[in-house]
Amino acid sequence: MKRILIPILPALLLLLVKGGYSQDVLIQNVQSRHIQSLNGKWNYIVDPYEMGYYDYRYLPYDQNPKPQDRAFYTNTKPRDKSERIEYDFDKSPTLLVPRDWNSQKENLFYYEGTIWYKKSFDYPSLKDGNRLFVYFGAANYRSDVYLNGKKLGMHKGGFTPFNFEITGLVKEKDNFLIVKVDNKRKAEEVPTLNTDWWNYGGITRDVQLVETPGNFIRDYFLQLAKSSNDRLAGYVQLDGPDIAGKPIELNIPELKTHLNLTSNSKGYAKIEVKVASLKLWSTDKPVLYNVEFSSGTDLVKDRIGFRTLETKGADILLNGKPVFLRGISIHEENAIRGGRAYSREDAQMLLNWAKELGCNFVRLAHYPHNENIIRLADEMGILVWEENPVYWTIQWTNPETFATACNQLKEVVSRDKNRAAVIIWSMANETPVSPERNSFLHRLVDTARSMDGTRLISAALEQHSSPDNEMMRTITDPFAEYVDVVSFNQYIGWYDGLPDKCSKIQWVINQDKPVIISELGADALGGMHGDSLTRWSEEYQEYFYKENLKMISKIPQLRGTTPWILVDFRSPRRVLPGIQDGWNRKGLISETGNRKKAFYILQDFYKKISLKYE
Ligand code: GCB
Repeated sequence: MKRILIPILPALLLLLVKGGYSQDVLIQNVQSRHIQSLNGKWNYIVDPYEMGYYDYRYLPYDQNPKPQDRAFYTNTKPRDKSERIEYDFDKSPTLLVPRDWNSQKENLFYYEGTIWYKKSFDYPSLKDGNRLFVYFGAANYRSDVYLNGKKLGMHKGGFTPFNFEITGLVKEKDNFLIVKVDNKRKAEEVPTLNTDWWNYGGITRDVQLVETPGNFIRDYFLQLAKSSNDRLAGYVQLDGPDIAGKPIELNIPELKTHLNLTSNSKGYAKIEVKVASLKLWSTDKPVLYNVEFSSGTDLVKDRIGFRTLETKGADILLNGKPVFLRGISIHEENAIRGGRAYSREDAQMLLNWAKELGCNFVRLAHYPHNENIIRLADEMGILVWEENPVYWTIQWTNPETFATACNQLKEVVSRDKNRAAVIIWSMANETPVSPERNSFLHRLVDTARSMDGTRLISAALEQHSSPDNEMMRTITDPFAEYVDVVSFNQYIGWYDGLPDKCSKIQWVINQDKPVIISELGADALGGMHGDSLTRWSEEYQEYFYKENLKMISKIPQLRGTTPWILVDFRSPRRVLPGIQDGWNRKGLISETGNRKKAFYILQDFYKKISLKYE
């Protein structure tokens, strides 16, 4: 008999701490654990009326203590001729996991609602005393997860991982894992109703079973201490019934670093260690060290880079040297195949294009992207901006909305805090200034800083004209005082006049902080040609880039830019026939992979900048 090893009281406390979110604390670095993949074909049932979830009085079956055969998560089969069961997963078609549903089935292209997924599996080999978890890389947006008819919990947020312990529930044979995934947009959610991207639904990232010892290393954090280039700092967190006063070892063989720690009564151990001859991670030489954490029978291996990062006036200093962030914004989409990007190959394609453009930086907009692209950026030496999906106008005064936004932020920080490539946590994009919004964002910043004091905080803000001079542009948003890097989006020459307007604009930015222009861009249909004032032509976009790059170069504090955007991406807001056809056309690369003329303008600009910053 396998027992649930998490004692009930701590589990309940955990529930309270997480404000009603029932998923367990995230497991760090799942890839290096003992895993069994649940990727592949899953049976699915489309359920727009959610009749597998609610009874005819619209009460959720999973809140009714009596057995509910009609609830889809019970996976019930008729036991005799008198029984009428109106669903059957095993006769239902299949979808691939990981992948969104919209790009897999023509009739699900525009679907927003509930789809039930089912995967059957055996797990004959769970060692006595070991624990088992099910880990989801992401599912958009709300997931209700059930194993063998029992609810494991619910998770909200389409772009961050979550896991549940299944130690006491899993059987050796014939387990069925059922997930109700609902991607309906809602005013109170994060993101909210209105976005300029496709609301891809489904289990979009890997699903894995993760086996650990009874007491195991749940989490760890290891980076250079702030402003130090030879002192590593962080922590290890154990989990299990017997985690107090336990020995923990940290090994970095190439640095000849071997540290013996002891956990405190909560299973936590602080790390602080001086290292000699550290090779710093940089964009030219992205050195990653083999790092091993062990405790009892658990051993977790990672590859971690170490670099310093700070700002000084308007400069961003990477390993003490000023850097210019030659960036590009990216959506998590593989336009060529269609659908959400999820794999290492997808990440490779996107980052190769960014490299070809001359980038040392990417803005992963407008939500946390999959772990593959973060890990690949770490290997390729590409700096990363990660973003919380607080976009446009969400419900600033709704405590549930804040809890959801904050939870997503915590999950991405938790997942990626060991990646040297990640340098900026971005709180939000183009949010309207108000006292409620300011307080909402301040609380997010405080959360991010309390979890990770080593990275820079920013948000894509908006710029405004000065009241008496339309051509004078400033950043008046009070949130600019709260961030480390002042970033803002601007579309002078596209939404705001024609490209020649750029030469008339005067930037008056009063903050003595680094400035990143987090968006600039114009639409061009790949292959459409005209003169430089023909809207939607490659020539217009080319002209726009020339004028914009000249204009932003005059901003004294400019230390980076992430133009909008690397590749055309799908957006239901973009309906112009023959031009947009459901695509935002601001890509420098078309949806078929062709570089547009403006690609080469930005490439040239970055070549010149990199010479200046050598
Ligand atoms: C913006 C938004 C971005 C849009 C872009 C556009 O300011 O931040 O999500 O896609 O403009 O193309 O209008």
